[in-house]
Amino acid sequence: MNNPLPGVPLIESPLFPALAPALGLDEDQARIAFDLHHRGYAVFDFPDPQLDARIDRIRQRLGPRFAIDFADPQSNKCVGDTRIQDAWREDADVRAIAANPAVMSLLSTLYGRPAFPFQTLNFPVGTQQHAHSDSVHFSSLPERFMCGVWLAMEDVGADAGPLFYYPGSHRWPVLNNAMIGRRGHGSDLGSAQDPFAPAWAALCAAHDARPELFLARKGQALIWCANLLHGGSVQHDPRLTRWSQVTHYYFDDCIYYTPAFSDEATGQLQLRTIHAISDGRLRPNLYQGIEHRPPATQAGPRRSLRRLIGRALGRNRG
Ligand SMILES: O=C(O)CCC(=O)C(=O)O
Ligand SMILES: [Fe+2]
Repeated sequence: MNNPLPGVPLIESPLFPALAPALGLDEDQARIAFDLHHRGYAVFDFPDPQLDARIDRIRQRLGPRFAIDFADPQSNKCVGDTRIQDAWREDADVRAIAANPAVMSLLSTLYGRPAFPFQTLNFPVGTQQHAHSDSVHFSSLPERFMCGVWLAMEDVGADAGPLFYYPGSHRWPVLNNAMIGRRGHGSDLGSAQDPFAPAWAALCAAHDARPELFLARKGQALIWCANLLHGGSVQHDPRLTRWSQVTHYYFDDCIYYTPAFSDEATGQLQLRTIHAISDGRLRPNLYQGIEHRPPATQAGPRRSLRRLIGRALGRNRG
């Protein structure tokens, strides 16, 4: 079947059941694909024979960067800043997990466009984050070409603040500023998620949605779809660690931007400058294969300067 909706990720497409047979998925890949399609998340064993050694090295190298006394089993581990963003820049193991070839290849097949990792987050404890969808932080045009892969770097019990998510919430509307009645471009926010929280809570109530916990085994990973509502549950025992790595992925041939600070209707997008972790190369903002540049308001001064120079040189252009 020819896909008449190439601007919708395959696993998010209403046509997915008809398109799936042509993808040549093995049994486990098919399970992952159908879980993503129906539930918005999928659990799998992270495909890296060196994973345990990588996890040991990452914990050793990143540990001293936190204000946590890891040596004392009774110490409070939930102190200070408990996340490191983009450790892949200096840590080859964080980078290897983010750029795992089997994960990139599977995501590329399931979305119908080449996938690439663009951001990593490493946590030694639970994040205790409220329910949110990552799509207010980083989204794409066309939408939904983004996903997260959460990797358990140790066993996670119920008291360690496990990841939680609302199955099926990926099918709810992708919230943007227009929908919640605010202007985003040029706005100032402590947290990009805050203005959206009441709407997410109302959607959960309207759907009578119940969160599920991911009580992960070390080495298990969970893919979440761009719009799946998720967060970190309360860490009941602050003496525990909960080492994890989150890698966020985008897909080729999209515009990459931050919806919380954008107004799509007026074309005012806070564009992102995205480099792929896998090859370090810039992924320009593309729309239907053509580079998207910020519109005239931002290009204005440069253009008028060009016009002035043109006039001074006696050229009568633009
Ligand atoms: O690990 C968690 O508790 C949630 C992390 C998260 O929401 C994210 O990285 O997008
Ligand atoms: Fe998140």
